[in-house]
Amino acid sequence: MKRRHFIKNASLTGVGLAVGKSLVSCTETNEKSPFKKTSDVLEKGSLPMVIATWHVIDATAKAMQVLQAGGNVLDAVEQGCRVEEANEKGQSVGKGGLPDRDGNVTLDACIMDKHGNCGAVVYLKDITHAVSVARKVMEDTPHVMLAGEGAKQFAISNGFVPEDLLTEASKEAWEKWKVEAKYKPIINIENHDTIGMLAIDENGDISGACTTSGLAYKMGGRVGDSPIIGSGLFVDNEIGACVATGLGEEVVKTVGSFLVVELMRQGKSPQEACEEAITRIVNKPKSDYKNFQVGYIAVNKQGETGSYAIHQWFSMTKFQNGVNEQIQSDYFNKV
Ligand code: SD4
Repeated sequence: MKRRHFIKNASLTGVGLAVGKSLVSCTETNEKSPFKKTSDVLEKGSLPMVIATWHVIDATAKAMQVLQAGGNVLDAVEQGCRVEEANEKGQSVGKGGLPDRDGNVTLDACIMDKHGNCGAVVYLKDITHAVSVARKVMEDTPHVMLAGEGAKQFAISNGFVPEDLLTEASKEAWEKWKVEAKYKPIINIENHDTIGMLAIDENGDISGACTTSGLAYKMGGRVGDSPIIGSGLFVDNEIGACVATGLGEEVVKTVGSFLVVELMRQGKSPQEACEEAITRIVNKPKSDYKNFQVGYIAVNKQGETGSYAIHQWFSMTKFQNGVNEQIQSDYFNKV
C-alpha cells in the first residue's frame, strides 16, 4: 500500500491519536476548578517531597512512605509508579492499559537517578512493572534502553512473571473502538494517565520515573516520549527535574523535559520553565495545539514546583509538609 493511501486510511496524523481514554471537545470551559492552582502553592517547601502527574494520591503516598522510612529516593519513585502500574482501573499505565490498534498492550517506562544514571524499556509486552524493568536495565546492564522481545526476555530472566495485561474492560473499550477505528483529535482531561513522578529526599537528592501504556490504539510498534530520556523525563541533581504527559510526539520534537531543566539552569523557576516549554510547542508555525494536550511538572533543587499544560484540567499530585493533594495546573489555552 502506498504510504499516502495508508495514512489516509488510518487518519493517522501527528495529532490524531487518543491521549488517554476520555473524549472531549476542544472547547475550554470557564468552570471554576475545585482545586488549588499551581500559582497558589509556589512557596519554598520543606523536604522530602514528591510530585506526580495527574491525580495519583496513592502513588505519591507510597513514595513518601518509602522516603519517611529512610528509603532512598530512587526506591521512592519506583515504588510510587508501581502502585499505578498495578492498578487495573488506570487504563493508560501497566496492567489494564488500553492496547494498540491490534489489541496488544505495550508499555514504555524510564527511570533516572541522582547520579544521572538512567534506564528505559520500550514496547514491552506482558510485564506489569515496566518501571522496575527499566531500573534493572539501568543497574544491571551496560545499556540505557531495551526494546520489545529483548526487554521482555530480560525481564523474565530477572524474575518478572509474564501475564496478560489486557483486562476485560480494556478489551471491551478496544472492541468498541474497532467498530469505527477512527483516530480523532482528542484532548485528555481525565484525572489519571501516564504517571510521571519526581521526588526529593531530605538531603535534596532527586530521582524521577515515568511509566505508561502510551496512546490508546496507537500503531503497532509506536513508542512515545515517556521512555525517552530528555523527552518524557529528565533529572539533573544539581538543578532539578521534569516529567511530561500528553501527546508524546510533540514532547519528543521539543525534547521537553530536558528543555525545562535547562531553562531552570538558566535561572527560571519551575513554573516559568514549564510555561516556556509549553509555549515553544504552541508557538510553532502551524501548531495544531488546540487538538492535543501536553503537560509538564517540574521541581528544582529547593523543592519549588511548577506545572503547566496546553489545556485546562491537567493536574499534579503533590505530597509535601504532610499534605498529599491534587493541584490544578495553570494552562495556555484560555480562549
Ligand atoms: C505517550 N506521553 O505515549 C504518553 C501518553 C500520555 O497522557 O502521557 N498520555 O505519548
